[in-house]
Amino acid sequence: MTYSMSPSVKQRLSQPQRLLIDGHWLLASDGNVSDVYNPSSGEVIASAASATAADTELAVAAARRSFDERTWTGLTPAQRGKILWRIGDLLEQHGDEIAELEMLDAGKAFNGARHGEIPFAADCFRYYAGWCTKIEGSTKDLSTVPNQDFHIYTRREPIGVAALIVPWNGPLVQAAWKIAPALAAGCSCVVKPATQTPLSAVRLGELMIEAGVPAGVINILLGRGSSIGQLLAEHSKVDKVSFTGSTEVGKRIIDAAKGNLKKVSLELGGKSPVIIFEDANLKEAIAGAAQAIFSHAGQVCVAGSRLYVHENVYEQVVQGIADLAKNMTVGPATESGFDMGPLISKGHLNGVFQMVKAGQEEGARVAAGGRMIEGQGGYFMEPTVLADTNHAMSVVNEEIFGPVLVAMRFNDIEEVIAMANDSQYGLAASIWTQDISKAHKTAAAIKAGILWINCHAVPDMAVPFGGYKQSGWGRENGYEALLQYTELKSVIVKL
Ligand code: TAP
Repeated sequence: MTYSMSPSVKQRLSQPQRLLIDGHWLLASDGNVSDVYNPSSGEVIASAASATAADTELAVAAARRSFDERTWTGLTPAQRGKILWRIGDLLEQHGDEIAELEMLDAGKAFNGARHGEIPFAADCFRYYAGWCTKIEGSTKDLSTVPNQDFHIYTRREPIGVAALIVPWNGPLVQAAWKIAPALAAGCSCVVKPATQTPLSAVRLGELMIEAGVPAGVINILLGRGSSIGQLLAEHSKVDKVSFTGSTEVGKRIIDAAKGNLKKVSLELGGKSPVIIFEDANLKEAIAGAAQAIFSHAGQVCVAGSRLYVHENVYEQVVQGIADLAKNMTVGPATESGFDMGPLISKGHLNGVFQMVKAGQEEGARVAAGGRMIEGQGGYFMEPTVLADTNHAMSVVNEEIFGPVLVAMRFNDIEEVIAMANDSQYGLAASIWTQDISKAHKTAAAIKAGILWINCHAVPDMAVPFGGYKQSGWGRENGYEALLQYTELKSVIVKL
């Protein structure tokens, strides 16, 4: 069915997307805007204000003032919890519109966004709404002092002003994963969405204000990461930066944060292994492995992009995934019925294609796909399976962030553990077997922040998520994420 824009979205996109600073929706102070593209068609669909350094100063000052004046922390935890819960309700209420926005600039299928991203983001706010009233310290005893006449306790306090830098591949959910725990902890926030995908963040900002988040507590800066993102990471009045994106930019954030030693959490790249043992339910494993790499065209940080299959079932599994890949339909996210949508930009599509070419030159065999799909206007790549790869190849070592699977064979558990761990990354992995001991032994030995057994990429707000090695610092989701927006204070009282 051909897509026709809803009147509310048409109206919204007829104006430049604005910055939210201290409760006001503003154009950039120099009037600059950048184009927003629909990756399904390659067309410009909107423009967005491109914040300047002066705008960044205003946003940080607003967040700082609101924090120092206790605009948000002066509310009771129960009041803050109700506001967060209301944001979740409003997200559901406006789910059709936000799913349409997510489809338009991020290339998400409407149904996937409406029934996946929207409830997931809403649940994130509801999950952290519950934590607002449960942030507590503890009491202690001095460990070496006899005849104690002391009262000792710890307090969890909000860290202060948090800069939240979000990538393009999950614009709404990644923003929610940062904003909800930061607000629950009592922080004031400056959010910087990716330049390519500002639409859902602006709508979320409106809903947060409608739900009752006070002016200054939530600020949204649209614009280039290399300028305003960098300024936020450097800023002496920002206490914490939480970043999701590439490992390369993550390292720049660490450098930038050095000035005031602000706290840093990083969710970075991945090259996650999918390990299929001989005794796995192969039908499920084949479907699961295909889903793990081709979902959102592989533009998922936990995409299962390295496949390791026991040599006795290697040909069968690779053939099975290749057959699924060949049967997948690829087309605009704005039309229903396609199995896979576009890559985010022409530049990214070219990059993915060049990686595949390099893999072939290095000796990989193309079992499925391998080509760009031209003639539709948007940025499409065939679901691709590269077989007979090895760890000397760039396609095995580097994150491609596209629908490209590299397949390798193994003989035994020790070998596959060594291969899976032979990566600079350590974000996620999945293990497919019916042998419970083998599953847990392998899970314990893999250096990754999240392991799935007989499934892949099952997310949940309660489950901490993040990377070992160069996949990041810290965790998102769960109580653990909340703690990263707090400082811990110990108080020792001589009675
Ligand atoms: P990046 O280029 O790293 O951009 C991420 C965000 O950082 C964007 O908002 C970007 O702004 C901003 N940024 C760019 N340069 C910056 C700088 N010098 N200082 C501060 N901010 C800066 O990544 P991407 O291409 O958007 O996303 C793809 C990568 O993110 C992949 O490697 C993927 O694995 C990773 N990722 C990881 C996860 C998790 S949870 N681990 C989740 C999603 C994505 P602009 O848009 O203006 O450039």
